[in-house]
Amino acid sequence: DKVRGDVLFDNVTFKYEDNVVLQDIDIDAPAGKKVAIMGATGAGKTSIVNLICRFYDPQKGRVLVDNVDVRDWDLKTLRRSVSVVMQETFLFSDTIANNIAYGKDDASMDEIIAAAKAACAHDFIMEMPEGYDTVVGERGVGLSGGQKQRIAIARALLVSAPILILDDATSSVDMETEHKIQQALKRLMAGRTTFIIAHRISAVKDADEIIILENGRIVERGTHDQLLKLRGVYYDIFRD
Ligand code: M5T
Ligand code: MG
Repeated sequence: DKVRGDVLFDNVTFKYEDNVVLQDIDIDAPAGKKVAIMGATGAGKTSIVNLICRFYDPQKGRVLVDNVDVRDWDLKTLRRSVSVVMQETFLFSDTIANNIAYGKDDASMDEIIAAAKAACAHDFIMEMPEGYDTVVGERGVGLSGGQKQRIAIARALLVSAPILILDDATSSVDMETEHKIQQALKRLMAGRTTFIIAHRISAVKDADEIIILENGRIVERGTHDQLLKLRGVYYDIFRD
């Protein structure tokens, strides 16, 4: 009864009230596949994430995990099977250590530090007044967008869910840090079904399938090489 991590979107249409956000979406991501999603702001990328996590349900079609409609999943088991680095990182008013260990309360300090190092967060944490015991979030020290993202990545590195979603996970860090984190993310992705939402070609080009969304519809899909040959939207992003 272990979750394998097969994800399937079967002709999914999703609306917020009258606003059609996703239309006739088919995605086949058997366990271990890496799917990248690109598209302009408002194209519907985060909405795909929201449907996998069941923050929302589609009006038409089905989202399946391991061949079972996510509506029939026990919500706790489903959410435990999906590790998400959200676009907007949420930090609790708690210590940095506890923020990283959220999702794995029995993590040791060694594991927390290893995860922080891999996410390029260790150095700035050590510069904080109380290191890993520094309280952050609403009632604590404020962190920059890029620092928050690195905490969120460290958090994801600690849990080992079969499905991993990275929604703009490195958008606020500089190129050099992104390059360093990429190594850790690659290790994290190994063996997991992964959805990578990103704007930079460097983050998506190794994916098994790259999907281009436009106004809630898939307009292009394929590997990096296939999409370059197509000379369409992806090619234009590549050239810029
Ligand atoms: C897709 C609309 C949004 C956009 C479309 C969260 C939310 C979104 N929308 C609503 O009408 N109500 C809502 O509560 O849905 O939005 P998305 O999936 O968030 O797009 P994205 O992730 O591709 O965009 P971005 O900016 O993260 O690159 O029309 O107005
Ligand atoms: Mg989004």
